[in-house]
Amino acid sequence: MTNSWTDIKNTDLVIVMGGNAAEAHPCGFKWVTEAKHHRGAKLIVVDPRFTRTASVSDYYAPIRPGTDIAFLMGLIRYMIENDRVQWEYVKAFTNASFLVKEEFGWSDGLFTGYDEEKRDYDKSSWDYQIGPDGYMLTDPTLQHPRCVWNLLKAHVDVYTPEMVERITGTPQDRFLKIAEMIGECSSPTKTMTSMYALGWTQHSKGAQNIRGMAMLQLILGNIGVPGGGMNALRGHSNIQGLTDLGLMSNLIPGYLNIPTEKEPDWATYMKSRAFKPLLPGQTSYWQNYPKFMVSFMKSMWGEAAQKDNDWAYHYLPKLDVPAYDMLRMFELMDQGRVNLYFCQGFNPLLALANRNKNTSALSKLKMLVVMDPLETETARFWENHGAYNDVDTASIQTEVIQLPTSCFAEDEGALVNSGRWLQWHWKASDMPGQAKYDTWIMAQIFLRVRELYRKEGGAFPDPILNLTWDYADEHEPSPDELAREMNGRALADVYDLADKTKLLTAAGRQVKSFAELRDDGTTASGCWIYSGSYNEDGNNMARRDNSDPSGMGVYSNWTWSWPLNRRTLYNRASADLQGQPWDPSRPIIAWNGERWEGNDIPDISPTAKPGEVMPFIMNQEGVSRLFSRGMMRDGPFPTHMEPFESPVQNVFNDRMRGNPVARVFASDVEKMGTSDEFPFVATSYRLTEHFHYWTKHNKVNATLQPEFFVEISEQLAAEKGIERGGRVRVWSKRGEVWAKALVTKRIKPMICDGKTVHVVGIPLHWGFVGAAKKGWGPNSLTPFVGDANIETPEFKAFLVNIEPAVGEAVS
Ligand SMILES: Nc1nc2c(c(=O)[nH]1)N[C@H]1C(S)=C(S)[C@@H](COP(=O)(O)OP(=O)(O)OC[C@H]3O[C@@H](n4cnc5c(=O)[nH]c(N)nc54)[C@H](O)[C@@H]3O)O[C@H]1N2
Ligand SMILES: Nc1nc2c(c(=O)[nH]1)N[C@H]1C(S)=C(S)[C@@H](COP(=O)(O)OP(=O)(O)OC[C@H]3O[C@@H](n4cnc5c(=O)[nH]c(N)nc54)[C@H](O)[C@@H]3O)O[C@H]1N2
Ligand SMILES: [Mo]
Repeated sequence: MTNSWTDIKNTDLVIVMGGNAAEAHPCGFKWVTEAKHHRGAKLIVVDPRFTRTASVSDYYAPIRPGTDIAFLMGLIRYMIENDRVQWEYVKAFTNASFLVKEEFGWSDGLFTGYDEEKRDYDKSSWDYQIGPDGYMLTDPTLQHPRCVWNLLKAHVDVYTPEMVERITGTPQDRFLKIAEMIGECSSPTKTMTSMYALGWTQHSKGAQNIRGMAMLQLILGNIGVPGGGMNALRGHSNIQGLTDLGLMSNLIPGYLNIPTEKEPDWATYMKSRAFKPLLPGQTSYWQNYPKFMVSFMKSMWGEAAQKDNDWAYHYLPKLDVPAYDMLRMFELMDQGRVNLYFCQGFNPLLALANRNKNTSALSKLKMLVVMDPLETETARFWENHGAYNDVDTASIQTEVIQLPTSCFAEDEGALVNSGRWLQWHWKASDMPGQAKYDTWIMAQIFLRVRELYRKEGGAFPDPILNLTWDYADEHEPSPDELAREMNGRALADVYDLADKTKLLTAAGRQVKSFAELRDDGTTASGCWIYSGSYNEDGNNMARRDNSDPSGMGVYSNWTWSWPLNRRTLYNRASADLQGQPWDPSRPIIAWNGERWEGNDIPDISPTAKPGEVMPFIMNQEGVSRLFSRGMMRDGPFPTHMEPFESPVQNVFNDRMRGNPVARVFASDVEKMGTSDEFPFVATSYRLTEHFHYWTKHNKVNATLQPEFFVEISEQLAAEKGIERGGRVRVWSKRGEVWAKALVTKRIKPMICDGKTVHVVGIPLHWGFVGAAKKGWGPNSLTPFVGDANIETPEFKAFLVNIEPAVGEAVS
């Protein structure tokens, strides 16, 4: 989230599109209710199904799964056409006026630089025109045909309300009503908040869905302001913490990057980071990258990381591919190229796309280790459960080892919520039986591996032998010690950078914040964005003061949020060029003539004069990007792309299947179905009564939602002769499932490009382990293809067929 849960109460308009907050985030959803109560806020829901969120909305529109970009570009076109633009914001705080290279353009739904063979873009034309002074050329009047604003205008021109209806199936009158409601938020005193989750991410162009809404929010002047923002509603209780701490194959904690093969040494690695500002006088915050990176290396390897060995840069693995995401790992497993898979707190047999492929992949391992408090389907993938898990057990040689762990309620530590708040929690109960803390298990493995390296040597023992491991009990690092390590400490006395005689923090003490981190080896910090969470003031994550003097839901002394306890990111943009809040009735920070002050920690230097330093200091140009400048792999503007499996052709290019640069492997393209064989669009989702695959162990949840079902419209049921509550067979190119049919008015057929499109809804909670009845969920059917930028599988739009189950395989 750019903002926080509690900030949602400050909004005038909530749009839930690409999520179902009332059911998947029922506790957080109360802030929508607060906004309705406090400000008379309205709620818009755009979802293929009429959800429980839709049932309390002011306005609802259906949409065909996988077509949100067309809807969003249509909204941007409407705002431009009808002058619903926060002009002052757009001109000052976005790159609207920047000139783009002459070579850049697009046709047939593709941008310049596409290489069909490589399935990739050469992005060199997706950039600004740079003048002789090294800064980009701009036209503040927005007249120049090559300025971002005019290119954007031309790009969205095709997304007329007619085109939006043709692609998305959303009736024009509904689209226009929503556009009108959103358009009101272009006023500086009205804001909209975007709440989204998997309805947007789980597509082969998921990241572009989100960019589409971010661009709309910038045009309305809604980023950085109270009640505004892009608010990703995160999944597991600590999934925000997972990305913060770099548990992605291509990340180092704090959103630093694992080096690639093309960066063999420190100097090369740093060359493409720590960018110089692209505007005179601008702050480009990533110039501090070396401080964060060196502090990380010192935290990992202490004395072994020195300036003259490039801070032990050679210890870091170098990526030979963009990422070892789950799709790639299971593809490699299936190719027989992985021997051991360590599966911690994850049930991929049910959670990942194309279960048949995953069963085959797991069968090729030599060993599978599962660390989990519960029995999972993944740990039992080799067991035959009839049609529910139809495997030939005797042929599977994988050795499976289960290590029982504690679960969150038996453990202490911080969970990071969607609003970036690190909330400390304490254990509620002891763990049963032979269960152990995850940290204890990890420590045993590390200590034993180190022992082996000590005894036997090996190809490259140094990163293991030299790893910092200075916990009081080496067998059990405590949550407290780990949290202190993330915050970081001074290894030598740390002095002020300007006044070299002023001692900031003495050697051995916790650093106050990342402002004290240094690139000369005098500081260590495991995760720079968490610096400040546990300093000499103590454990700030454990704070429980719920006072809110401004009444704006800031709660600055409740736990701690990254960065620097700031609650709203980009909050400098909540004030105009003179530093005064766009909406004086909803101030969060303001310039008082000498410094910034207010209810939140400003996100620029407190003394940076308004008009001199632009608000988006994480971009080297200081402003936000309507044109994304080479960051995205699939285009600097979002463009409509059909899902890989679609009932209609791409209106812009009928040769093109799916996102042209999506993560897809050759063997999986063969496993894609077409609409003549599989005429119906399926989408998958969760239910309030279950949490994925583990609440089915609990009798109460299992009783509330006992049985796997699929949802279809009354029209599709009539067409196929399916009875309410009857059993159906649903199949895709990759597998089949049997389910009970829930025939509902909540799903209705749509007309797209002149064709009737039926949606089949498939909830995901059933398997063959636990107290609930056995079932499948959607992943026996889903395609093995992922987003171009972030590799999330396309779980939300694929093709199936359905029929009444006669002679069904299971009872
Ligand atoms: N009770 C409960 N709560 C949970 C979870 C749980 O299992 N149970 N899981 C947690 C996790 S890990 C996560 S990630 C979050 C997920 O939170 P959400 O993303 O809100 O949950 P989903 O139910 O997967 O999908 C949301 C909605 O997206 C819609 N949708 C599908 N395709 C499209 C599309 O193309 N466009 C649009 N606009 N909408 C579409 C679906 O109909 C569905 O209503 O929930 C978390 N909360
Ligand atoms: N078709 C389709 N597929 C989907 C989705 C979808 O919408 N549609 N959603 C996707 C999403 S967003 C998600 S997040 C995944 C969810 O997929 P998973 O993350 O695999 O689902 P969970 O059942 O939440 O699995 C978490 C496991 O962690 C264990 N656990 C709990 N606490 C601890 C602990 O402290 N330590 C350890 N070691 N284990 C612990 C639980 O017992 C459980 O078995 O599914 C994905 N798959
Ligand atoms: Mo999730």
